[in-house]
Amino acid sequence: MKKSALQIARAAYKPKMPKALYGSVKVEDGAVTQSVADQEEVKKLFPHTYGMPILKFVESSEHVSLPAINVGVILSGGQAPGGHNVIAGLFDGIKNMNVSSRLFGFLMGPGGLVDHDYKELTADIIDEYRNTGGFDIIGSGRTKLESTEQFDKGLEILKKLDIKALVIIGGDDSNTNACVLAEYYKEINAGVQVIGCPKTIDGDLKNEMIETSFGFDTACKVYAEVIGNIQRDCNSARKYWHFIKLMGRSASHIALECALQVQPNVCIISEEVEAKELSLDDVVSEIADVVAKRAENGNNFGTVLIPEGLIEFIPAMKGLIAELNDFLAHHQREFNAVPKEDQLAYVQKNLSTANAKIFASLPSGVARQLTLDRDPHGNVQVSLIETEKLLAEMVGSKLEEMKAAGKYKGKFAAQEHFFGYEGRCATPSNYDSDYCYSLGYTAAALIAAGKTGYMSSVRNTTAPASEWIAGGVPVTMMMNMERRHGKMKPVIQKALVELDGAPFKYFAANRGDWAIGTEFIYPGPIQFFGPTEVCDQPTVTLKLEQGR
Ligand code: FBP
Repeated sequence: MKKSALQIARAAYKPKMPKALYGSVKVEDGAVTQSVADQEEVKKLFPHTYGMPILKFVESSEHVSLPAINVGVILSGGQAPGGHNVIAGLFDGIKNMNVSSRLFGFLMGPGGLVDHDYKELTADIIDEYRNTGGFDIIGSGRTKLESTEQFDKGLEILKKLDIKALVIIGGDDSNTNACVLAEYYKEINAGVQVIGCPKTIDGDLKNEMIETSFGFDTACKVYAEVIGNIQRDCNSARKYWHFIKLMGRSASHIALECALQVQPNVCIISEEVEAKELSLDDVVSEIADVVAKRAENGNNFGTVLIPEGLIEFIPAMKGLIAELNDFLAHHQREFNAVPKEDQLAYVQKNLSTANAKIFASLPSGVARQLTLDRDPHGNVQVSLIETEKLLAEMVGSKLEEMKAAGKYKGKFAAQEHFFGYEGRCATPSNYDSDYCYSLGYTAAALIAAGKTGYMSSVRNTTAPASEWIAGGVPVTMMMNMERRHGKMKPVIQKALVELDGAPFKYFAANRGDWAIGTEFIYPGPIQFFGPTEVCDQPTVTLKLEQGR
């Protein structure tokens, strides 16, 4: 296969790891743990994997020879840069344990385990994928692993391949399911350990022990590069307002990190919109005010960053979406039978008066998007809702009103963008290359230590990699009980943007200046070779969180 010059050069990159992982390691037990909330309920559901201690790997002078082991690996959910390096780190880790160890990848996500679809990952395959973006080495998928039938079906192939440990690389839901699987295999004495790895560009799988999910760093840097390019373009032409939606599901971590990197004129943070109970009109007015103020200085251009989950955080919209979810769940067949041109009127007629009014006020394109197919969890697919168009259109109308009232004299022309898929498979930054390889290598160490129900954890990552701390965190420690599909379920608590956290506070303290002045930063493309201050920086979010 033909390769680019960068691909060839990147293949030779040796990811950096915590110092402790280079030689023999021993495991140090920390304090015993409890779940973040609902301790009694979670404990009852996980009798074998609840309350285990936090683990840390430290250097050891003792050389222990370990038996060969067969390990399985699964990539679950949306792509995130660095997944291939998790697998490479895992491969090198188990080979370092014993050269006869073998790694099997289940194909196209958790479905591969259930359908017995797999391939052995040998050294030549792994070498092709080191430091590359994407999940194409084995593919990924969104099948949920949750029923005992699936677990038993999976166990058949694990037994057949003599696999003693399974590593699941996924987000909060996949790691929750990994823990349910670990508990079940322990319960039935299946002899299979299950280890999780924290993946998602969304950055919403993080807590005290998991500093960040992998892929967030690279994806944000890619988006920040293109937003920076757009800012330079609009500062040059001075004629467009750019409305830029950013992926990230419910959480606004990606939008916030990009804002910290590029200093746009406006960045909406969904969590703040919800906390202040802002209406759609409030959000539109805030943006229109910035446009009008900049116009007074002759600046009829700027950038607005919008998190993709915004719509769900506007209280009135949240209520409308909840009613729509419910209505469509029960009347999908009737809805499908209505001629397309009458579907919106049909939905409107069946909504409560308050929600029907909001529904009717939406541009028809957005109203239609709200009625589209739900995801496997029954929720609106936020990445399909064109919030950037909705806001651009509504800000345009608001400015017309302001003009008529003599409150605005500028010119307004908008361009809309959505960045998401562009960053999910990007070549991982040095940070993600190193972090992911370390996570994979740590997963191997957890397997060697005989652990199950743990998530691989690498901490202190704003320091040089040699000072990073490798270990394991019991997944049950991150859980609480939440209502899903009408039932209370144990799930890993999703991390949203904290309004009293350092990253948001820094943003809030500076956004006024960024709005009116043109204080754009142009981060430029990710650099892989060159000075450390250019190539090895973590996200601004992490640096602020860790006070660096
Ligand atoms: P994960 O939560 O699986 O990591 O997915 C991340 C994500 O990129 C979200 O930001 C986005 O809303 C979603 O996936 C898009 O899903 P799909 O890949 O199915 O289009």
